[in-house]
Amino acid sequence: MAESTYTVTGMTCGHCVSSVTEEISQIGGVQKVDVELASGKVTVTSDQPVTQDDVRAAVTEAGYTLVAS
Ligand code: 9UX
Repeated sequence: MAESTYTVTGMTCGHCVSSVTEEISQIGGVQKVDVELASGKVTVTSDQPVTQDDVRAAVTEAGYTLVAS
């Protein structure tokens, strides 16, 4: 299992959190997504490599922005 963390901006409510969680969950190998609304911190746990580009694409699809970390 690999764990990586990212920062996402633009989320302001629980529905935003759900949208981001659902999109990232669709990336192959992702087992767990934890999104912290207040800080925008997103932790992705996966059993195969997930690239930042994969996560950025999912976050963009959901309508939010992945901040370079
Ligand atoms: Mo409601 Mo969260 O529009 O964007 S889903 S604030």
